[in-house]
Amino acid sequence: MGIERTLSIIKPDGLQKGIIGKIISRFEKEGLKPVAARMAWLSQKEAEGFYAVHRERPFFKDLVAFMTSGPALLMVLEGENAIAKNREVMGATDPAKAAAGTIRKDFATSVEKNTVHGSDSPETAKGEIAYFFRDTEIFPYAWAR
Ligand code: IDP
Ligand code: MG
Repeated sequence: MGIERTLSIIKPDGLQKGIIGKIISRFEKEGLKPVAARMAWLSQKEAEGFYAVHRERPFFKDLVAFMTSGPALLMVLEGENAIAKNREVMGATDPAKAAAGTIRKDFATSVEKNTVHGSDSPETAKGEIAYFFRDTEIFPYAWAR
């Protein structure tokens, strides 16, 4: 526990719906501060590499097509227990199974077009943050304290 960082992505459906402000507001309310952010339209290679752990799954091809269908907002969130906290605020992968008040319950379209990504462990968070951000692009809130 303690202060952690996690990778968050607002997926193309979130941008298409025009709800990035609403989503970031939920993160901030829960103590998850964006310390890095960049919009990116992922290439097929970038999306395949990012989701490589799922490459044998039946939904992999569709997932890559969806993630490359438009721009996404890549962010690093920092806060107390950020990895689990973000997963809690996101809700379950399938919006039909997500708890009330979660981002996926309120905004997601389907188990695939589920609006947000969040790292699922300290190891994946480290790898996923490094996949998209250099250290010099991350601005922790130390300057504000
Ligand atoms: P997570 O995003 O909640 O960690 P994962 O199991 O890691 O869920 O799956 C990665 C992404 O792949 C999901 O967020 C979703 O976009 C997509 N996905 C997962 N399971 C399915 C499925 O059964 N059908 C279609 N897409 C899926
Ligand atoms: Mg996952």
